[in-house]
Amino acid sequence: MANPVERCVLVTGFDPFGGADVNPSWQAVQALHGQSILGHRIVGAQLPTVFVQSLQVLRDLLRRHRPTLVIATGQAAGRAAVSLERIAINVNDARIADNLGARPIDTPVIPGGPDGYFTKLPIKAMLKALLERGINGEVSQTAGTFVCNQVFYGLMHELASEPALRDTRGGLIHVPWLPEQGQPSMRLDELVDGLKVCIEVALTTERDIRKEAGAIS
Ligand code: PCA
Repeated sequence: MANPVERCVLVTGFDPFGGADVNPSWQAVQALHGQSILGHRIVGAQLPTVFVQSLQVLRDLLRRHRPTLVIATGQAAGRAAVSLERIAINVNDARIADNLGARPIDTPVIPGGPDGYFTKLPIKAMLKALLERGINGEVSQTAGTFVCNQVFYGLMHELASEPALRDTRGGLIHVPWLPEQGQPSMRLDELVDGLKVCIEVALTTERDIRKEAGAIS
């Protein structure tokens, strides 16, 4: 059990999937692991791109570290920006097989769970900060129906139902390819900076700016 006095931020990335040999989410998480941001130790961890095991590994990490903030990250091919996911939905519908060959179609992430969970991250404040730093950012209205959405939904379900995690904030950020994977892409250093900005904002913003005048979309 981690010392609860030591505050930490859990940041997860996925292993490569779909025949690729790199996953930018994991590259970025490795770069962040061990850093300290606003008095919080960053714990970086890898989740397998596997439907069943990814949630088991995530639950173990939550129990072990009791983070104050959790940012799950994953690769989203075709996106050009740090993509702040708004909502997780209670469905798995895999277009391709996961890394153990599973391809669930139209199954719930959590049987009997709510249809969706909104992120607990202040995504509009994060977007504003990213754009002010000149880093390409966007709010995304769908995290898909593959392993990332499943982990996002499972994370939000844990945060909603586990009393020890009541004050923990969390959500999912999708990231573009690295330049060597093709286009659109984002450089690793820019991606790492972007995630740092997101962590800083999440640690310092109590209420998101989404309902205030001048909110950007
Ligand atoms: N992206 C996939 C799963 C693992 C990853 O990095 C997704 O968007 O579901």
